[in-house]
Amino acid sequence: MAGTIAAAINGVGVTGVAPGVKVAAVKVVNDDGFIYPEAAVCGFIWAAEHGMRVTNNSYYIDPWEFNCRNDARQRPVWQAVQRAIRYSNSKGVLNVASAGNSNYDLAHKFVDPNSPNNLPDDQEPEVRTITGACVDLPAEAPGVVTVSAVGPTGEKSYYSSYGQGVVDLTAPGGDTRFRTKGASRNLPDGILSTTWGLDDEGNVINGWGYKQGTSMSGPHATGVAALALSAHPDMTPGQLASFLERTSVAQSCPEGVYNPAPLISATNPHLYDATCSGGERNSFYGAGIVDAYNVVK
Ligand SMILES: [Ca+2]
Ligand SMILES: [Ca+2]
Repeated sequence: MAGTIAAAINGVGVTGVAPGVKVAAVKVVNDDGFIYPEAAVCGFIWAAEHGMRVTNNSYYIDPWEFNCRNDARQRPVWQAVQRAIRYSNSKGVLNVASAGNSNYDLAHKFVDPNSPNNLPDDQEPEVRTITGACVDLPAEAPGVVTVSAVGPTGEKSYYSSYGQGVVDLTAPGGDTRFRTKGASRNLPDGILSTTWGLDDEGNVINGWGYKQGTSMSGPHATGVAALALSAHPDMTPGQLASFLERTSVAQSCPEGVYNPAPLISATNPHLYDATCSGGERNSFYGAGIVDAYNVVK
């Protein structure tokens, strides 16, 4: 993510969207890989207190993929996150969040099969029936720029969640299954950036690699936001969010039911079906694909 936002132009590896900007990693994840509400809230506040102008949030807050505002235990999460984001907006920070990789229509939610996700290994979560009172955080918090993903053809990546009134913008997140209709993976249709792996002895090796996800599209939008601020430093977070939408390239809905990768599942060829709604601004792409050149010209 950091590589996509800001990898240097230095003749080595990749170049980020905004190679001249400064980045900092704000650690909100614990050693088990969870991002709990307290850490996420502290992250937003820390970024605001330290003069950050844009944050990139490629995660949802654990352990509930959807926090239900009508649940006494989950409602405080919604309230605290919303308050932290409002505070960070007041300090001049724009927060960008990934829409998620579950091909959910976030505007019409019915089930959450994955929460809570911190149960012991021998326990599975119950499939919960949920309503619009349940929200993906921070993606659905007010004031957050929410980003879906498109593949190399500019069409929605098969995994990308979407939702009218939820997705504000879209950006390249890769789609390794789209052009083969799910028959095989084409890695270069993912996003090439800085990453790490393990060698045969289990040592961490740094380098470059392909990944796909709204975790890859969010940083493209974050990078474009950073470029926009470099060209127009006085914009408030609200002005910056509308500027990103105004300068994006509108992408219209595909007609009918969209089935990007029919062969991806042998048992369910309609696993990734999705239906786009809306007009110029729609559930798949929000206002459109972010455009780096349009924000600096
Ligand atoms: Ca480089
Ligand atoms: Ca939003």
